Amino acid sequence: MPIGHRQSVVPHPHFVSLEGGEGAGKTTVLNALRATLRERGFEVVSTREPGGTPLAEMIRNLLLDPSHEPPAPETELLLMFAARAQHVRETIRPALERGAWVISDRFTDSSYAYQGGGRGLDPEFIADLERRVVGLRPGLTLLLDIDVEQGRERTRGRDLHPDRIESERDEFFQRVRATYRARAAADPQRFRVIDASQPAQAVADEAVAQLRAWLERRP
Ligand code: T5A
Repeated sequence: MPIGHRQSVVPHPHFVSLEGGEGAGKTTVLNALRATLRERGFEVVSTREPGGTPLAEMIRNLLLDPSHEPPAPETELLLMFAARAQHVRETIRPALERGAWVISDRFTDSSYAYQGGGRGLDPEFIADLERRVVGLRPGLTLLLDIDVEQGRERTRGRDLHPDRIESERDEFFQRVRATYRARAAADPQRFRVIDASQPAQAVADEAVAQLRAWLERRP
């Protein structure tokens, strides 16, 4: 099949993604999920988007750097997918093919939420890129859902120099959150929504419980 002609998006049961708005607490949860899988003797590759390979990390720097002119929404989307194409080909698929689990801090749902919901790009355009460039989706996606103001308050305490996307207005992040929630409601088989306003340990415990339930279903 010629490259770029792929027409389906196939879920992989050993591929888990973490999604959510700014300051949802994905980092803590990722560490807890990785530890759970390692305790069971699995190889785990934990990675992130945009990023996850040297070239994709360079694209990440371009995307988040506030010092040059803001990219057009289409430029932003295509750079996200450029990084993702590299990430899938170089990191995610090889790991899954050798039998490892992959946990990714963000994946294609972020593009639907930020570039689709946030920037207003046509979700069909994103779906077409997903089919042609990615062809893969997580079997399990944990959406850490949090009130926009509460999430931003957490990152404000941490970031002296917010990146370009973090500097967006609240309305942008309201649209991001609404898009995430709509996607989760439309696909309950893949998504588990976790209330990320709880203390960090409670959020991590709930995420681990969801992963354990997933493992019971798919050994
Ligand atoms: N993006 C990404 C797109 O627009 N499209 C795409 O397709 C993709 C893939 C990535 C940016 O790119 C955008 C989305 C993002 O804006 P990033 O820096 O990786 O940039 O941004 P985030 O993924 O949002 O990373 P954050 O670090 O901001 O969020 P996390 O990882 O969810 O939050 P975390 O774990 O670092 O926690 C934030 C702070 O809150 C505290 C932590 O200690 C930390 O200080 N905290 C809590 N405090 C109280 N209670 C809890 N439950 C807490 N959990 C964490």
